[in-house]
Amino acid sequence: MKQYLDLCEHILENGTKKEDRTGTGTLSVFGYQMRYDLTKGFPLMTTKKTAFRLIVSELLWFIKGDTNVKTLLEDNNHIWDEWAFAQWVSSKEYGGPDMTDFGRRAQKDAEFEVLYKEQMAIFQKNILENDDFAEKYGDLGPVYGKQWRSWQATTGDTIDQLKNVIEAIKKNPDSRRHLVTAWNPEFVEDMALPPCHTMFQFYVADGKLSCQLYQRSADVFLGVPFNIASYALLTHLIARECGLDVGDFVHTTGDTHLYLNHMEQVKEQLSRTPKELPTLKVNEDVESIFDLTMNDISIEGYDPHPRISAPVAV
Ligand code: UFP
Repeated sequence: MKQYLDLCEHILENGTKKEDRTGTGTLSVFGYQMRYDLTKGFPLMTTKKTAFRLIVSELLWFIKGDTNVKTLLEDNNHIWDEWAFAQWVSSKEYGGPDMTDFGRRAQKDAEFEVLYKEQMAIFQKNILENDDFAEKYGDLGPVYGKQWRSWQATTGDTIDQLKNVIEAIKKNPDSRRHLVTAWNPEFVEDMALPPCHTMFQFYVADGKLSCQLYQRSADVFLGVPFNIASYALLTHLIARECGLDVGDFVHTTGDTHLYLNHMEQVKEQLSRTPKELPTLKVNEDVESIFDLTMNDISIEGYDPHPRISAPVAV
């Protein structure tokens, strides 16, 4: 994962101080590209422990076309909680203490953090136990799952981009049109978080499947390790589905930033020596990508340096 560490150093050396939507402040560069040869191991961070289980659960959630955090909570996956919670606490039905700007306030104010955690726990319980509540407040809007699997067409029909791209790779591997896009301008305003990974393309050469992602906005410390592993996994799963080997994952990023409150953590990570990459294992008995469950996907030989925690900017 030297490339990832090089990116961190590149931003520390060349980044411009830039304000951002969350008010946290970033060091940012525009336009960057990394390339991971997937035949050389699975690109999961070894310089900090990264929760592969969460990556699998989120990717399968996208693949199934799901957009409700309820499914993720059932997997004990909390990576999207803040976005759903933000919708709930800004709704008319919410009657608890004021949660405006909860992300930053919880980091600065210990008393508020207790209140926030209480409200978040109530929210999570309601999502898990009350189907009506989950339907209303657990849904993140037309985010990835919706765009990948049921893009709304002007005819009234929906388009299954993921299924179509898999079919196209099988039938016409040399095509230059193997694209899936999550950036749907008509619905961007309705999404809890407009897609960060906006578009990806597949490419077949020498019996190998490669994938390039264009990510418009990249939180290099917290988001990017997940994004790399997630798209590497997607590439493996689609290659397997299409009877191909894996090639490269090319990660192209737009606003590529380190949040100012992640600096100590980044430096800690940079002081560590990368270890051997793990290997991906997928249950061979399950044929279709659409039938895979969490238990079918695992990694072997993952021996990372310890986890480094950092606040998420909401
Ligand atoms: N972000 C990522 N990767 C993701 C994801 C979010 O890096 O997969 F969902 C980060 C990028 C940015 C923030 O720091 O979340 C999104 O904010 P904005 O919409 O203002 O770019």
